[in-house]
Amino acid sequence: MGNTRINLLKNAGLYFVTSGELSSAPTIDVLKKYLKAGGRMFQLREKTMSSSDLLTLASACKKLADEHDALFIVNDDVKIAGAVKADGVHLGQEDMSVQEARKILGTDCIIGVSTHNIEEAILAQEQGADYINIGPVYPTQTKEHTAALGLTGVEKILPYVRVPFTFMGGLKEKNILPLLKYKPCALAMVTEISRATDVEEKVKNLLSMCFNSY
Ligand code: 3NM
Repeated sequence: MGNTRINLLKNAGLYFVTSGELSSAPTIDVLKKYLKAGGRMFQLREKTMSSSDLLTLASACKKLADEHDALFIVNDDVKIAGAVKADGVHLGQEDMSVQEARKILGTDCIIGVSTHNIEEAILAQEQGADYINIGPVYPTQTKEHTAALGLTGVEKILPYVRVPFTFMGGLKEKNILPLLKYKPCALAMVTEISRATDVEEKVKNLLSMCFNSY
């Protein structure tokens, strides 16, 4: 993978994961504010959008990412990630395998995987994931039916992790401090950012917490 991409990944700090349906404003508007406030990594995750609308939005995201030197990851959809030349794709446990995605997107592309336990973390790494997400850390309504790990669960997985990792699930400004000591490459959040009354102020606060504790 290119040095720029890997460096952006390792030093991202914060990772905004979009959701139009859980937003107080259209995704593109929230994203513009996120980038203006200094956010440098984001994932397009729009579960209810048609493929053609998603492609249009992904193209707009790519343009914004380039303008801000930000890392742009597409959730699940390897085809769209390739079509808009995104920096990477994020795969869930139900999606295509890392190897298949790698064949399509090539070695230059970042491939991330959602993991929820030790076995999934080990497998994703063996398959060549560039980063893994560990979660849900705290209870969240954004992803239902997956039990929260809590800090005890997180600590059981971490000894097996040897690639950059992110945390996600119920992360809020008020509960992220205990996670920073584990040195994640970024903290991933949907609703704390998408539903913030003042997105720019929220992102600035989160970034200063993430970076000042590193
Ligand atoms: N994936 P919020 S947790 C989409 O652990 C998602 O794999 C998770 O949303 C995982 O920041 C999660 O609003 C939801 O809690 C994150």
